[in-house]
Amino acid sequence: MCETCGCGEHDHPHNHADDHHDHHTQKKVVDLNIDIMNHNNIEAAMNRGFFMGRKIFCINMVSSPGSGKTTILEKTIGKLITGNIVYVIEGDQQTFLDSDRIKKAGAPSYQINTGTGCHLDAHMISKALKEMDPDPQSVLFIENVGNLVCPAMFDLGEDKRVLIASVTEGEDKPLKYPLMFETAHLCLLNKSDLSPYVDFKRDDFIRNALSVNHNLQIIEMSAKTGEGMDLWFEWISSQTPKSLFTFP
Ligand SMILES: Nc1nc2c(ncn2[C@@H]2O[C@H](COP(=O)(O)OP(=O)(O)OP(=O)(O)O)[C@@H](O)[C@H]2O)c(=O)[nH]1
Ligand SMILES: [Mg+2]
Repeated sequence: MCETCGCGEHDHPHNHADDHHDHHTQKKVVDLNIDIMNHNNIEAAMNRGFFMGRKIFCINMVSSPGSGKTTILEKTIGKLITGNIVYVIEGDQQTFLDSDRIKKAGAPSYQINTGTGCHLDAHMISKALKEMDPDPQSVLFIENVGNLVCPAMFDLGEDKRVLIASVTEGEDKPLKYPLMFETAHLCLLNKSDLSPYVDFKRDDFIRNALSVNHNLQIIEMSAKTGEGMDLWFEWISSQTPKSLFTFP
């Protein structure tokens, strides 16, 4: 059982300083976390090589459940689809709902169901890549399982990690879940259309986010109204060879 989030997974890094003995049973407990994370990191490096070889730009989308990952992807595919090949790998515990939404929006989508698992790992992505066989010079979005804890610890081989936060989640989240904010390149602060209705302290959120990651870029946006979406598209363009993107 994962001690981090109680998800039933066995392969999280835990913070035991050393191996230790259970004094009641006299059994020696060996901490295997380092080896397990090394294994993930090796597979992540292999994924990265795959992306480099095919000139695929890969973005790992992470957030708490319901922040708007799939909605943002639906709107993004709508903009990209004319000039670009876009693929999406969807990660959820159960259902094909998000994958179906992505297909409806016009992009090939591969659904991974993690069951009791709370994150995607590099091996799952490697298997999905073999199935999808994405074309060279395409863009691959990975929508991670909605969870602000465990996905932060698993490198998938992505080029960039994008964290979606929303104004309904509170300004304290960067301080309470710092690893997620530390490991992200960009934060999309979504649902700005709801700002008048919630007591979200925007300036405090930005200060908190920058206090854990002073390099973090933040774009305020609403996937519903479209506010700020152009800045998100510009960010994607700025990260990738110009020839890959032709935003209308
Ligand atoms: N008002 C408002 N609602 C939004 C916005 N973006 C998404 N939503 C709504 O928020 C809910 C969750 O959106 P999803 O896109 O499914 O969120 P998700 O992050 O993909 O959720 P999981 O995959 O379950 O983690 C849906 O009802 C969306 O319509 C936004 O900018 N404004
Ligand atoms: Mg989703």
